[in-house]
Amino acid sequence: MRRIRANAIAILTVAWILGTFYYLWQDNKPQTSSSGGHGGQKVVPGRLEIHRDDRTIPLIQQGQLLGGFDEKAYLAAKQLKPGDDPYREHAFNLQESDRLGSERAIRDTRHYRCASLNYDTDLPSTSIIITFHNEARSTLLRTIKSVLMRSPPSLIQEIILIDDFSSDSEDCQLLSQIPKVRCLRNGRREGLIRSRVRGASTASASILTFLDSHCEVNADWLQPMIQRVKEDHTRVVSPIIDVISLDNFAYLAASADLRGGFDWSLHFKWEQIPIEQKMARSDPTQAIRTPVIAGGIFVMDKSWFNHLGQYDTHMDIWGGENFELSFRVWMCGGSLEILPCSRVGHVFRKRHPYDFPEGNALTYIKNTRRAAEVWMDEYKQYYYSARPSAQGKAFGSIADRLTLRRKLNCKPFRWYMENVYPELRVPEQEAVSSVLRQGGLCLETRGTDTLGLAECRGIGAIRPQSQTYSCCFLFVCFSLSLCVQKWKPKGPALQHMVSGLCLDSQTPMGPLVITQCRPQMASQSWEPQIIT
Ligand code: LR7
Ligand code: MN
Repeated sequence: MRRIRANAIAILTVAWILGTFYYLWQDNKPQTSSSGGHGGQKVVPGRLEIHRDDRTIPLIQQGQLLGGFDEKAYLAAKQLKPGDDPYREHAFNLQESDRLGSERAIRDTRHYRCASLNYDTDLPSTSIIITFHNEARSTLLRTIKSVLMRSPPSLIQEIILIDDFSSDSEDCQLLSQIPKVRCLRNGRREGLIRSRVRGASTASASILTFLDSHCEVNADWLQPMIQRVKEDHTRVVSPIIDVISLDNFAYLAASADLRGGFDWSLHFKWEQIPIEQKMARSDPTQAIRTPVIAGGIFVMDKSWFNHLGQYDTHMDIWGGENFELSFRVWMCGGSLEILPCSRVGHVFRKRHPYDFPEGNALTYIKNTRRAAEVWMDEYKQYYYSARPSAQGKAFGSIADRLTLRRKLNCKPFRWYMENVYPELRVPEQEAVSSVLRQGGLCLETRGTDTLGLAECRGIGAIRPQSQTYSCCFLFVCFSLSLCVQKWKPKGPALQHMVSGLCLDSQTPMGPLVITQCRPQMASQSWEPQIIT
């Protein structure tokens, strides 16, 4: 008996070892890009779709890629000290980033049809512009190396780094030993807007490509964007922005069904492509029109950038410039697109790792006020009602920008509302609205991103907008930009579109959760109540 048991254990052990080896081998096996079906998707709440098939893209091995640059010394000079909080300085896990090294294979997250597209052989080259303030060396270097390794060399004219007065000037300086990399250092902190303008003004290529300093570009990321801009220089294009986890630096595919949107407080959010547009999309490689871009990663013709007035250089540090640019591009004769066949990973963070000399809130208000005052015409009143604290705050003179708008003969904001972003409802139209009710209690926001049940008061309550709820629900809110929580009715229940789970109150007054749908349960039953 004991003998039989021992044999059984031995056989099981061998089988387990073989199984493990097979699994690892499968995992490392290079797979052709055409083999990737999209079956078997695992879905994570929010905007992420993780595809099961592990297509990884090999890095182009290029011997002399870095020239005389001593990568080891560069990275070793700035290491996390034992005991230091790995999140403190950069608001992401520095230890993980350092451990990854400067190059790694990442999964090709594009739709499989993208791999068989062809691009012109005579595409123009581009100047890559990366501005940074105290970026971690490992993320910055990975950004640069991913560009050099995953772009056709002929398309990269140069990489212009603008060091926005980082504490250590060597972060940037040393990198200029890499072929094609140039480094400009600001003599004082300027913020990302003026830094980008400085970079753009010294660019020598006819096309500008902007990147954040903590990105990893994916396979063939550049060709689709340059192609679209070459065909029509008034297009401003951006990739799908994949997510690099701030905790473990996993590279996660973002949904291909999103575009950029905002609410009246000028708060950026990802949102689902309107259903009619989605239905009309027969080709998943087609460009997606977007009302606004996220702001950090885009390609634009240099003459068009200059013609349209670059950026509003009176905006400081961070924020708002993406609205200003987006309104300007649409209203002054251009268009904005997201190209699904171009993918770039970005480390999304929950907080700013750097200081704002004038304070974060005041800076955001100044910048968005400037965008609203110059571009939003009579619609700016909705901005002020959504952000009452903006009233009376200083925003400087906008005379130059108004002159620019007149000179370019740009269309009114009403045109933008009607033709580009009709889904953005003006508050009046929602005057008759409803709140969600369960028993005697109403769904209510607590702070900016949590929900709870409370006595029905009608104020601060969640209002359904055309059956989907776009506010940042619940706890899966990594950052403003990841607030994509869409819901649809399932009987009396409210189902989260991405995860398929339902909103549940568990216990009255307790926190809300999302869990398996059981629409017949009282804790998942919500009824709209009309308020005026
Ligand atoms: O004072 C500063 N000087 C800088 O050079 C502050 C920042 N920066 C640099 C910084 O090092 C980084 O490389 O500017 C870049 C952007 O700053 P982040 O990474 O702190 O910004 P973000 O990723 O949180 O914010 C998004 O919105 C910003 C609004 O001003 C910019 O447009 C960012 O470029 C933009 N990032 C993206 O669009 C990437 C996708 C994220 C989303 C949504
Ligand atoms: Mn960023």
